[in-house]
Amino acid sequence: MAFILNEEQQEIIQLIDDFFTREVDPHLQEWDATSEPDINVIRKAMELGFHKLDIPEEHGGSGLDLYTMSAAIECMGRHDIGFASGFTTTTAPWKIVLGMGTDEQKTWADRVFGEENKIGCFCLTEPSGGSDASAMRTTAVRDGDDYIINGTKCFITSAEYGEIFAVMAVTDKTKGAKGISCFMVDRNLPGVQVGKHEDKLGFRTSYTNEIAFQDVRVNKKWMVGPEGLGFIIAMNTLDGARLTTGTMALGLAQRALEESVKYAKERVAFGKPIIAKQGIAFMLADMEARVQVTRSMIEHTVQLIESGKPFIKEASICKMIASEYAMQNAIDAVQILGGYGCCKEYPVEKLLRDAKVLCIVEGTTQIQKDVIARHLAKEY
Ligand code: COS
Repeated sequence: MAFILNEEQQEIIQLIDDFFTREVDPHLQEWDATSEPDINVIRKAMELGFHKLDIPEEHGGSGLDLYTMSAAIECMGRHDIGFASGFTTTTAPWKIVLGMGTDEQKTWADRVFGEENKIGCFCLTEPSGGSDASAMRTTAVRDGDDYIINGTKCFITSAEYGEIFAVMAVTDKTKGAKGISCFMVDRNLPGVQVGKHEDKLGFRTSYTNEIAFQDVRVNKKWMVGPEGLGFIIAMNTLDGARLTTGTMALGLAQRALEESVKYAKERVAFGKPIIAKQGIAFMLADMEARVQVTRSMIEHTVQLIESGKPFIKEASICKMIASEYAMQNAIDAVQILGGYGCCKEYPVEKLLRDAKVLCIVEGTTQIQKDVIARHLAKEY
């Protein structure tokens, strides 16, 4: 079972699939080994508009509905999670402005992100803590018409070549989560320093960097939303990102399944293809069930969003089950491929490394459980 798509939707997915097959897949081994994806391929995909598929048409995007978008993200995740995350995160600042910005900010965002294809980054996490996001230490202190930003953000996707950073910073230390605000910060401002990119376990086909802000002066017109709304803005961003990450994880789980079935049908042991062995067949059945359960949960969450219903708990469930099931499918794929599963010539050992990272990014599995449990406490 895949997403059920009409002809027009299928054509969109086919376009994405063709691009990844042609421009991304042949380079994956190299990018994974060096941890240096080619920025030119990322730019090429942005020229085709892949980063703005779900941006409304009146703001210069393709205006894809969330259902088609989910199929598109699954397709990208099936090819490569790391490269896909380069697109799915790059419009976070744009979406923040479209959600909470002034008309002037929206016109600016449509131009820089939509026409000039500038790469945006979402800057929340800090070295002193990722899960406890409201305990951040980066500050933005008012000075006349400006704010002076000081602090360090880390694990920032695409910061290597990022051009506009959506930075969450504390504007009032006495107010906790309500004392955090959101700023659009240009990379070229004096005091912005992007550090070296991390040499990671998985997601090696995306860049992840630290960014230091030292006395960075930002005019108040670059604050998005009222002062103190930054944490809610960040959480709203994560709500959407958790569904997206879950959908990319679905793509990975599907890929692990496909590679396993293909191998199990070809590989002969004890006189039969190993798919005929119950030990392998049952693993494959479990893998398929994980994929289908995840896709159904994503479809349900999409329906909630499209009908304007609350979806925070469901987005966390999507992220939690999709990443954990992707991890289990990747473990099973390595087991089924055996010795070959451990070799870099075959794709599944990379899936395993990528899947582990999926269980951590955009809120760990434990954070998702925390979010789900907090909702349960209110619901019953
Ligand atoms: N969506 C919208 N608003 C949210 C929200 C969400 N998912 N979660 C919390 N909020 C709101 C709350 O409703 C509260 O506002 P009100 O007081 O007006 O109701 C405010 O934000 C503060 O919430 P809370 O007190 O629950 O904040 P906590 O500091 O306890 O933290 C968690 C809540 C754990 C959910 C948050 O810190 C979190 O998500 N951490 C993980 C961060 C993460 O995923 N990082 C990944 C890297 S980013 S790429």
